Amino acid sequence: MATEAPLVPRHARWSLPADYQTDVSIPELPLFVAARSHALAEPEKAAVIDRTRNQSFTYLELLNDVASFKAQIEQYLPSSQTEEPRVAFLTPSGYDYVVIQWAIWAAGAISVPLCTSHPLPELQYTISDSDPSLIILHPSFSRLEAGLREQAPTIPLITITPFSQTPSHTTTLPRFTTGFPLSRGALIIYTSGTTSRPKGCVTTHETITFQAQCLVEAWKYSRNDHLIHVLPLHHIHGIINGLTATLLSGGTVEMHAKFDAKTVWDRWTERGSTMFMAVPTVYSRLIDYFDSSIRGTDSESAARQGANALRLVVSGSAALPVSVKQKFDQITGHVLLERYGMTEIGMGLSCGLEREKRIDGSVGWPLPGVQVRLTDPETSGVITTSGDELSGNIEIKGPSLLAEYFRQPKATAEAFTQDGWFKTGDVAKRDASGAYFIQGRESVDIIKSGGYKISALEVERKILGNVVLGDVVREVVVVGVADAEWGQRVAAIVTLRNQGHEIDLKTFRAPLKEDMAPYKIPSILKVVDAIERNAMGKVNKKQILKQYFE
Ligand code: MLC
Ligand code: AMP
Repeated sequence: MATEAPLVPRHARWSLPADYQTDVSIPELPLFVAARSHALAEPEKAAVIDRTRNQSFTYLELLNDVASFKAQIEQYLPSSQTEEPRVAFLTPSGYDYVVIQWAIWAAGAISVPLCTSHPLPELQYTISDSDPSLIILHPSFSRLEAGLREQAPTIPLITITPFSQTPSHTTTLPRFTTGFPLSRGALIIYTSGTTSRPKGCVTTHETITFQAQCLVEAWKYSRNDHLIHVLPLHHIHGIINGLTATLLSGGTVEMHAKFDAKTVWDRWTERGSTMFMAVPTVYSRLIDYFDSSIRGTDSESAARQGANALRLVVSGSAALPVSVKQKFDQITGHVLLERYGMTEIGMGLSCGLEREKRIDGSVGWPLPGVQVRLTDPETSGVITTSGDELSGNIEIKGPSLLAEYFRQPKATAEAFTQDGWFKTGDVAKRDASGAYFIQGRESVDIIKSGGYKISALEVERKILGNVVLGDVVREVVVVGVADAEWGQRVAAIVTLRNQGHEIDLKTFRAPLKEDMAPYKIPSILKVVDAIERNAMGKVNKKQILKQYFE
């Protein structure tokens, strides 16, 4: 089933200092135990195909590289710990990412994947907040090394030599040792909320194993699966649903540096993959590409059939417009499987594998082992009935929940109800069959654009604090404006310090690139004379949206 990538010449691997006593072994964590059984069952099978380098790596190679790299990074980790050490790493999507993340897990440390599109100040924030014992840098980000070292001079920073295929495929497994308790922290993902600073969402090995396993059960991943992976690897969609669940099941993950519509259509046309997972914006782009570059050409039929041959095509992270779902179905014959999740809860709800269990506009039913309830926004009472007229706040309980926001006990406590349910901040209705329909979010300050969650308050703070715009902009209000391609677009409504001046969108966006990831930078700008406020000095964002965008 898996297409082997053409193999390219092999290069030297990194080596350990001669005097370092290494422990080249792997603890028996569920993911590694599963990988060992896949390695033994199918030694030649590719675990990862790295499309950037067109190299392919077996489960045996992966486990051996993980064991060796774990031995290398262990020397940087404190031996006595009151909390698990963190290791932050910045690497493009590909085999190196997997080896580094698994080696961090094998070493008993918490993995903090950094976002590849973040400019230096955002990386520095994540590093200072997660307070890592080690920073690992891929050479493709060497331009950032000086800035990272300057901000964190006492934290060791190592640059890896990319892992390459071995001259002859490795045939022996590394030594396995007894695993540690799964209650140990595994991952910190930074997520925006209603505050202006992203919080580190900590999950344990128990959590991430459950999050992946429950999808494997619901969507029936197997060793026959081959995933084309195009999502960023600092969020759970890419890390858990894509990478971890596929490797846990013994499938092949074909990793692409980033999403490109032509590449995906080419790969579907060539066949050989079985799964695809993405956010609605990606499906919208795939439809546009088909219409502009494939429809009516000689490759149309092969492209349609190639896409149709996929086993599973999933959409999530943002609301899937029914129009996108229907167009995708018309082109490929696939009814997209929609599911609902969140960094703090993993995946909570999913439509079914059976076609009749994919209801337009619905994110489906609770996943196995996950409890979901709706509560009344006014009274907080649990809604026990179902039906169109009732909508409530989604609350979640179960083994998929975060352990805490890193070093933020107050925010952690506030995120849960007294009886231990996580408050998602999303509002939904539930029909008679128990299927959920997302209605939106409680807070207007949370924007979803291209599947990324963005805090309006963070964007406002960064605009006012920007070295150039700080002198130009007097007031700013950031809102999410509904958009067919992006779900929502980030819009800034500003007043200027000098009312005689004007500023266009391009000039406004340019200096923000130094401070913010591209997806957070407003792509709509409205310069106004005054922003209306109530007696308390507060802005009514719902009113602003009506006033300027309806
Ligand atoms: C980028 N651009 C945007 C934008 N993002 N413009 C408006 N709104 C946005 N959101 C602009 C850039 O500034 C740039 O413009 C141009 O688009 C290309 O930028 P890019 O970074 O190359 O974007 P692109 O590759 O086109 O990205 C689109 C995308 C990406 C959809 C592939 O956004 C993506 O990978 N999204 C997935 C996010 C994700 O994984 N979310 C899951 C979170 S977990 P210029 O002018 O500078 O060239 C979660 C839980 C769950 O939500 O349930 O899964
Ligand atoms: P994040 O915090 O980045 O993990 O984003 C989680 C949020 O994405 C959820 O709280 C929802 O608001 C949104 N979300 C995820 N999946 C869906 C979906 N299928 N439909 C609508 N919103 C979704």
